[in-house]
Amino acid sequence: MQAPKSFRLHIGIFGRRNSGKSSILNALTSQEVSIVSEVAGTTTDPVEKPMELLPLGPVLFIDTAGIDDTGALGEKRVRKTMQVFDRTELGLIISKYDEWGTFEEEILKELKDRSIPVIIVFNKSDLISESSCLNRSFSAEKIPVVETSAITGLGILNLRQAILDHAPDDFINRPRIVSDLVVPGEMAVLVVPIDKEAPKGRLILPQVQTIRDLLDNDSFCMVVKERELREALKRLNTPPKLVVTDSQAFLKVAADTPPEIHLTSFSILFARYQGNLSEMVLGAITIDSLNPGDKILIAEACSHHPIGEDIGTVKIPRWLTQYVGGKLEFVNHRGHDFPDNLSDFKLIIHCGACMWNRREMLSRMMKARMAGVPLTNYGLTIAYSLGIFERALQPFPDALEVYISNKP
Ligand SMILES: Nc1nc2c(ncn2[C@@H]2O[C@H](COP(=O)(O)OP(=O)(O)OP(=O)(O)O)[C@@H](O)[C@H]2O)c(=O)[nH]1
Ligand code: SF4
Ligand SMILES: [Mg+2]
Repeated sequence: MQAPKSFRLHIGIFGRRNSGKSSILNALTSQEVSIVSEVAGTTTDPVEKPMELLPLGPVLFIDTAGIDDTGALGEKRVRKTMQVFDRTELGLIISKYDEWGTFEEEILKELKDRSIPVIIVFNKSDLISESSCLNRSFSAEKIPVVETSAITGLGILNLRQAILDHAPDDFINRPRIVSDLVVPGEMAVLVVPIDKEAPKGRLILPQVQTIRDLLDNDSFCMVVKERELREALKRLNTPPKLVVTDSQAFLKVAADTPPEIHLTSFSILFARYQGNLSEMVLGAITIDSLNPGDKILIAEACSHHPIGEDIGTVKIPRWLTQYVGGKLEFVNHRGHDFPDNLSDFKLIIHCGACMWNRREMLSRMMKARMAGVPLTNYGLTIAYSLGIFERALQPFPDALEVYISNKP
């Protein structure tokens, strides 16, 4: 299932001919989507490239033609590029490091007048030795500046991070936890174990937020403990659209839920809601390449976990050790800071980050990506090591496809 065009963040790429717009786009996508040529003005029509820019999500890059041109062909090109401003939600201005001038200022003004967030990219930095040749400071206006080389790849990850940092809030903050999967009039059954780790007299935040999302959506919602699930399903005269369980009860709930009913966990819903499910699926797949002795980082967003104190310290280490068939080295970490030595780890396993905003979790995923370490989350790890990964991904066709085309 493709995300509709309107759900994609539209990123317009502007700049003079030959500044490297198409090359930057190619470096970002690692695919040859636009023709790169030494002849100025190759790109005449804006080229649209929809893609999944991990960890951010679905974006549409609009690669414009250089518009510093005159003459008949040039005018047509300018007009087409001007139209791109109308659908741009985040603008990149690509300039060769020493070429910034009136032309770029005009694009900047156009974007600012329209209140479109903008990132300035000084490209071809491989051609200069000193770190910066900028003839103008943008810090007073708080405009982000990234130096790149589309040829060496330098700064491309920083550009990704800048795109993530400056994407508009309403794109970053997904409105839905589960209600896109369970439409009005359909039912979700939520399985909430009440064991000694459950907080006294209440439910935990991800459960409450999921219930609220269903109610706001005019969907039905039934909440049961894992022991009552089988009987509850029997009493319904229409099967529910989805069963959502606490990941710790995955095995029992999978056994008690008929295979034709979709099943997932709260934690996997939050991988999608707070992070990026496809990227975390890729992270989980690397569990198969773990070897005894490997170092694993288990990270929790809160400095104090309100429940299940032992999921990260006892249960996940136990399940993973069994899966890998040898001793692994686990490091548990809590709070907002990530350890400095990220690249020492073979895998990062994160909590659902229910207390954070999504941008913070995505930034953390970006840090992991920059360190070259795969990242996944609790629910996905549990599903993977218990052998029910594919089933837990059934409600998410995109993520399932990522799994099927990348599984070992
Ligand atoms: N050294 C160096 N060359 C680069 C870099 N980026 C692009 N180039 C080269 O600059 C030339 C133009 O690159 P393009 O990506 O086609 O530039 P463009 O901005 O898309 O050009 P138009 O589509 O004509 O407006 C090509 O020869 C690229 O190989 C870079 O970072 N460093
Ligand atoms: S933010 Fe993480 S550690 Fe804190 S309650 Fe949510 S899932 Fe647990
Ligand atoms: Mg081009």
